[in-house]
Amino acid sequence: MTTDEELSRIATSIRRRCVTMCRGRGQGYVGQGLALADLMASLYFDEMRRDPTGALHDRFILSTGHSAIALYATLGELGEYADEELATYGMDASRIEESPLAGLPGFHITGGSLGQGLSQAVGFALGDRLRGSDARTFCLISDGELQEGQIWEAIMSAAHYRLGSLVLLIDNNRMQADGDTAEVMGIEPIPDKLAAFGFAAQRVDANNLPALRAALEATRAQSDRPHGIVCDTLPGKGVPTIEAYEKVHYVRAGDDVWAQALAEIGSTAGVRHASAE
Ligand SMILES: Cc1ncc(C[n+]2csc(CCOP(=O)(O)OP(=O)(O)O)c2C)c(N)n1
Ligand SMILES: [Mg+2]
Repeated sequence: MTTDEELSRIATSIRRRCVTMCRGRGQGYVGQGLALADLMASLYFDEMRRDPTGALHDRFILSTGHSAIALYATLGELGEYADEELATYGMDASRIEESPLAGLPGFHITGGSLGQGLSQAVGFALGDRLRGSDARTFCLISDGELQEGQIWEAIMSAAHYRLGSLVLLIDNNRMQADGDTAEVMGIEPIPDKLAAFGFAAQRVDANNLPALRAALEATRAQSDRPHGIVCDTLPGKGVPTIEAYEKVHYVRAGDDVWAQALAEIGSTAGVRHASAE
């Protein structure tokens, strides 16, 4: 088990990486990266299991392609991407695309076209069951993606196939490219809707590490119901300058802003984790 203190240190370091990545080109999905840092730290450094070789035993499927910055930063934390390469985020000829390509280390699918990842996660989970594997599949989608019909088809099929090994995580940051999610097309009450479809549903403050730990632990129980966690997040979490942005779906800013953001996060120099328990 990784302690809350250690997870907090890791999440802070993930935040630094997200800001540093955006600083290179002066732009990117920093709000999402900062918001998801606590969840990613909890998943990759505590909840998801690894094989004795160190390879991930459980799966993480990122449906929200543009939130890849959070996963790149987490994989950087694990030493799977060098800082020099992460600094090329979004640049011409870089592998570190703002939305990832399938086959890139750590990414199972291409996710730029929203709404598709949960269907693929259901497929992975069914495949693991057929193979007799006890691997669990964690799939991250966004609140905006809940407006897509395919997501609800996937939710229906996960419940039909009693995929207890599937954990759906919804980044409920209450925003999408066109404004507040509630104003564009309301999606609440999400837990009630998930429960009506046959999921075991929870809601958690996903910027609170002990609460996240409890919510993830609750999904471990043997169940013939898939799990859904509405992860309430704050865009820009941990960096007041970014939190204060009115429109934070995509941030373009001068170097002074990125320098200020790094100063607000503070130093976590020397943190690098080769593996996690
Ligand atoms: C199928 C599809 N439709 C539209 C888009 C354009 N698009 C990119 S990001 C985005 C906002 C989606 O909402 P959410 O993922 O909640 O955004 P965030 O919280 O990151 O602002 C949209 C509509 C897309 N990538 N894919
Ligand atoms: Mg959103």
